Formats: sequence, structure tokens, C-alpha cells
Amino acid sequence: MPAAFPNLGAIRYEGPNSKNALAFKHYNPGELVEGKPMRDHLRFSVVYWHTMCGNGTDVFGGPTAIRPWEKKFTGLDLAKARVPVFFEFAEKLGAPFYAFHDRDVAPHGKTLRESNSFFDAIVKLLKEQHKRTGVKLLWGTSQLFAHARYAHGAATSCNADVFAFAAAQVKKTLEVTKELGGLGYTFWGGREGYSTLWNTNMKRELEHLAKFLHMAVDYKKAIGFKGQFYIEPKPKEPTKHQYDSDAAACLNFLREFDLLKHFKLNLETNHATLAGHSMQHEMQVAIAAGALGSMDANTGDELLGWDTDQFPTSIYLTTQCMLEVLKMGGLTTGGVNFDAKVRRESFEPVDLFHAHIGGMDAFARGLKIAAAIRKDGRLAEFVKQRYASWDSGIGRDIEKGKVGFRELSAYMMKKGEATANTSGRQEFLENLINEFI
Ligand code: XUL
Ligand code: CO
Repeated sequence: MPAAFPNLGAIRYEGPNSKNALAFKHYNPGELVEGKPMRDHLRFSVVYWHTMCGNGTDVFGGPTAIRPWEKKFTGLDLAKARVPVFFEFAEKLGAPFYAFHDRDVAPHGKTLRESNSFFDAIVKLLKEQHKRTGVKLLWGTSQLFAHARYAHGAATSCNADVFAFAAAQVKKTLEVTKELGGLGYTFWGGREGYSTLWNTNMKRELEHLAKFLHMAVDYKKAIGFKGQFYIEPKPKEPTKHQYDSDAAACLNFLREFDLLKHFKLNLETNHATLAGHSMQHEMQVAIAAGALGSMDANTGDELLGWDTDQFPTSIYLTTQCMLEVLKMGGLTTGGVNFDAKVRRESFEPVDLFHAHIGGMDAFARGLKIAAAIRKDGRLAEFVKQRYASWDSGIGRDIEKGKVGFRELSAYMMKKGEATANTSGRQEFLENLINEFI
């Protein structure tokens, strides 16, 4: 098969002064940041679904990006043709990881058996490409939302047969993910939610979802798959309310059903903002529970209220993300996974490169800036001082559980008034961050 991107070679680091649009200005894989190569901090991953299957379709119109390799084939042949193209792309970009859904690497068959055999045919090709390129599977997942059978959800469907079909699909994808040496498996509750409560037994649906995840945990053990399980929160779209609505809701669900030790979260920026949170907020919620696993790196549009899945370009955003990652000691099984798509108007193959290069450079800059902020130390010192009243005296006694309401009341009776507050200095801190950006 001829190269899909014949006029493009490997994307190289040329430094901040380069005017070459197809070069990295900041992502320099081997450069050490806090003693670790950028490549290992960032663990970039390309998604199969947007990169290979995205064609610009939106609710108002059909495809705009009809790739040269899409014109010649259909069905399984097209799925086969996409494999070398995808790996040529990941290789030229220097992305060490990728992620897929079962039904975007291989097409739906007429039956489960046929779908599985299509999947097997593609897995063989994926394996060859792993070997050839060294690109690894960050995580696999099952697509449990596109087919009409999943209209009412998958694990939370009102139809028990649909639950069974979804279980069969996840079983197969777990086997494949293990076979491909995948580092994880993500559960995104595609249509696990409701469109109206008039027809919904929410309690029963949530119990079914927990049952489904316990079955997955059991099967993972049974086949000896050692990868990390992730849940990906999202509050709405396609349903009006998705059960995995945000990090806190997911953690509560996992705790309630005794699943927390088996799962971490895969947080996506655009999902955070749809939930009315910042990504920084979602990351802190997950990290506080020891449950931040991976990131779906993208961004929404400030003026649009849906999941636009754009490539991240805001240095402010990437700085916040990388500050959290550095603070928690780095990503281990997870990565920075570009669950992002080029705009409908950006329909040429080269736009895929511009998009990913921009996202990688934005994260590399975020990483360098976050490390500089940490090295400077003023931000961390400010926060430390802000809580100084908890490091000794009454604060320490409260934290250590040495006092209760009675003692605190006696303490305040004696003191008369709480010590004067000091300023939160928000504007000073915002200016401080901007010194580095
Ligand atoms: C949908 C989304 C998914 C998951 C994987 O908004 O983010 O692509 O990442 O199913
Ligand atoms: Co995602």
C-alpha cells in the first residue's frame, strides 16, 4: 500500500523559533523536565475513532473529509485499509500510544459472531503494526452507543437482552485488549442515562450498571488482564443526563457499589466543562481520591454548549492540567489521549497533523510552564502559608481529632473572636501565573 501521507516525513522538534508549521516548537521528546523526559510525562495517544473514522459529518450535513484511502474500499476492506494509514500517522507524529473502540477499528457484523470475526481480522493487522512501529495501545473500549440496539442504553437498558449483548461485546474487547498488550480499558457510558424520568427506573438502572462493572472486574481477573479500568465521566450528550455525570458522581457510584479499588477515572476536558466544572476542578476531585488515571485531552468552545471535541490550544488550560499531573507524581498507566477531532472545515489529511502538533506543543508548553511554577515555589508557598493556622495550635488539634465542639467552644469563649483573616490574593496569584505563561 502506498504511503497515505507521502509528502510528509517524521515530525521533528525544531525549537520555539522555527517557522515550520509541521515541526514541534516545544515538544522535544527526550528533553528532561523535573528529571524525566517529556515523552514519559506526556504519554501522548491518538484516537482511532476521530482520526480514522471522523469525516466532518454533523447534524446539518454529510462528510466533507473524504480521505483518499476511503474512496477505494467499503466495509471490512476499508477497515483493513485504515490500519496502516493510522500507524503511519502515529509513527510520523511520534505518538507512543493510541486508543480504539471495537467498532471503529472493525465494522459491525450482522451478528455478534460476525462482528467478532471482523474484529479478529483487524486485530491481526493491529498486532503487526504494533510490532513494526512500537506504538502501544493505551486503552481499548467497546462502542456501546452507536447501534440501534443501544437506543435505551447498554448496561442500563430496560431490555435485559441488550445488557447481555453489551456484556458479550465487552468480554470480547477485554480479550482483545489483553492480547494487544493494552495498558487499560475505558468504560464511557455512551447512552447510560435517561432522556425522560417518566419511563425510567433510575435505581434499577444504576444497580444494573454496577452489576455489569462487577462482571467486567470478574472477567478481567478470570483472563488475567492486568490493565487499568477507567470510567470516563460525562454529564450529558447523547442523553439528557448521563449517570457518570462528573468525577464526584463517578466516585460516589464506585464507592456505593464497592468498585472503587478496581477503577480510576479518565477525565476529558470538554466533559468537565459540560458538567459546569473546569478540568482543574475535575482533576483535583479525582486526585484527592487517588483515582486520576488518564486524560482525554481536548477542549470545548466557550460559546457552544456541546461536546465539540476540539484540539487543546490554550496554554492556560494545559498549564493547569500539567500542574496537577506533576503534583500527583505523574501519569502511570494513563496518558494524554487526544480525544479530539479536526473541524468540519479542516478536511485535508494534513489538518490531522496540524491539529495533533498543536495539541502536543500546547501540552509540552504547559508541562514546561508548570515545572517552572513549581521550581519558583511562590505559588506552593502561598497556599502552604494560607493554611498555616492548621499546622499548630488549635488547627493541629482539630486535624488530629483531639478536640470536639465542647473544647472548641471553650477555646473561643476564652479567645473572644477568631483571628483576623488574611487576603486570598486571587489577583496577585493570577498575575503570578501569567509571569510564567
Ligand atoms: C465521547 C467520548 C468517547 C470516549 C470513549 O464523548 O469521549 O469517545 O472517550 O468511548
Ligand atoms: Co473521551
